[in-house]
Amino acid sequence: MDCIFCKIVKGEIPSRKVYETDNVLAFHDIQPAAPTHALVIPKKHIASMNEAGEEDAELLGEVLLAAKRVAEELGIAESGYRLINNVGSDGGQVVYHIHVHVLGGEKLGGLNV
Ligand code: IU
Repeated sequence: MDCIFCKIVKGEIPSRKVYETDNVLAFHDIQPAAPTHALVIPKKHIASMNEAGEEDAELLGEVLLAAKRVAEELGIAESGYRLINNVGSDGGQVVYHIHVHVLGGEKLGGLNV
């Protein structure tokens, strides 16, 4: 499969790893949008939340808990951070392998929902 994040999972493309379990991988974003910007992905290929099913519930829970862990590891847990999952074109999704952005290290602006 020609998915860049699957290639990162397989080690075919290098990444700056932050955290890894059997099911989940976190690495620094190559184009950080904040002083701290990491991505957390399931190792299983799921294109977006639109393709996620009930069978992925536990895995997606692991992704969210890994995002918390990443925030702790990167020292932004206490000051706060934002988790973002872009879905589809209007959502701004560019890479079609589910990922949660972990953003922090400054007071974040933009959409506050
Ligand atoms: P998006 O939610 O699909 O828009 O986010 C994709 C992110 O993946 C974006 O922030 C890119 O900078 C990031 N990224 C990366 O970290 N490494 C890569 O090889 C590629 C994209 I392609």
